[in-house]
Amino acid sequence: MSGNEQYCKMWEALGLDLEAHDQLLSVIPTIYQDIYLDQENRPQGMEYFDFVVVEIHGLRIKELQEHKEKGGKVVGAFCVYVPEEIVLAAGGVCVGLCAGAEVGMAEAEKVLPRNLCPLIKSAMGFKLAKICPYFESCDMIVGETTCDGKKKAWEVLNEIVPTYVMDIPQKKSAKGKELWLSEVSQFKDEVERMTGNKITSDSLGDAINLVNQKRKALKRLNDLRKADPAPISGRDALLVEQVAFYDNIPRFVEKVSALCDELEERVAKGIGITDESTTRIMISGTPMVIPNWKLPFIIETSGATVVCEESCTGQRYFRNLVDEGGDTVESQIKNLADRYLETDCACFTPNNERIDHVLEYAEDYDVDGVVAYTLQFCDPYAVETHKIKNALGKKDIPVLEIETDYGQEDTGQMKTRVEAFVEMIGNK
Ligand code: BJ8
Repeated sequence: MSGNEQYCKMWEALGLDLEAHDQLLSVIPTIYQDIYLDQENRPQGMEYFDFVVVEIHGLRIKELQEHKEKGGKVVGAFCVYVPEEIVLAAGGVCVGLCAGAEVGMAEAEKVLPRNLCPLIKSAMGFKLAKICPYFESCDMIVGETTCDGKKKAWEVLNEIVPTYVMDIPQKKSAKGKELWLSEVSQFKDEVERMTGNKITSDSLGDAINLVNQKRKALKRLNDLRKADPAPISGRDALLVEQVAFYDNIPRFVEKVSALCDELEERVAKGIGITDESTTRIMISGTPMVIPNWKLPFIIETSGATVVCEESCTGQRYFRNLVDEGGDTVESQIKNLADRYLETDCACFTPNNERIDHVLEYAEDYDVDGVVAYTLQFCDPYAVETHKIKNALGKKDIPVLEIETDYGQEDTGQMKTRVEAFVEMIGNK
């Protein structure tokens, strides 16, 4: 019996459309081979993450079902503003539901406009086409009022499945902070109600510590990418950052730490994924969720290495830790609210911290150029690119703007532009 056959019963019980789901799973091995497995000189520690991808709808989903059988709940979220520590503290598991594939778009476009961000359409399409076992495992779905596309999409999603929406302020003013603190507190009440478990300062303290460990492991991995030559490809680092949204946290921390031990040895010996002369690129902008690996693959097959992701599937997710000093639930909620509000999403105005961070990473990671990446129809990031470009221009750091979707039609054109950009940097 093949691996997928083993899981068929589970997928059926979750109500997946098995035929459509098979189609989704059938495309991954080919692209994964080309993008990931064909890389030379990969760290051995990536084997675990390859295994996670093979088992992406298998083993992890089985673990979630076992957790549910024991009375645990699963919460799905679409944004790094949703505090997963609260879910964990109530005995739940939090999973990311953003989707990065074209499959399901046709279903999504029956209820959403075509001219909408592919991340939103893909997530909705996965639900409507019944192809996402993570979505179907959720006891609670959490949306948020970040961009307009998302906040209006939750109204549509709510017609299909109850969707709890966190109100994210637009400004980090005193009023905005007050609103956000009350939102985090209300979210805690809702999670307690849904799980039937009271959150205590001990359970919340443990959850804060656990998620901090995850962020620290990711930070360690990324610090190692500052070395020249970089010890790991951008594709591989991105994959680890993507898996962070699904995996069992203690296991993830262990595997990332083992990978980092290996990378530390590589750095000490001067071993890189490419040689020292390779152009170092930072990708800055909208998130890239599995299996959206298009841009890093193009960059890394055009003579450059991606050394940093200024994105929610990157620095924005792990940069800040939650203060572990709180000893009452109230003070811990405040610490959580403070930490989460430091996230510099382009949905905020003003969002100057993001410009500062981009400049900081450009220096720390010694980048030769920045690819400003925007998913199509994402106004907040598209508009903010103007400021990013100006700030980098003042430091004489070249920027290439790429706006794309999840399709492959523009791959050739993107490759030509990226190659010209890398060549231009080389001639500087
Ligand atoms: S904190 S970046 S995860 S909102 S790309 S859906 S913004 S139109 S994903 Fe995001 Fe939270 Fe912000 Fe991060 Fe809208 Fe733009 Fe689409 Fe986006």
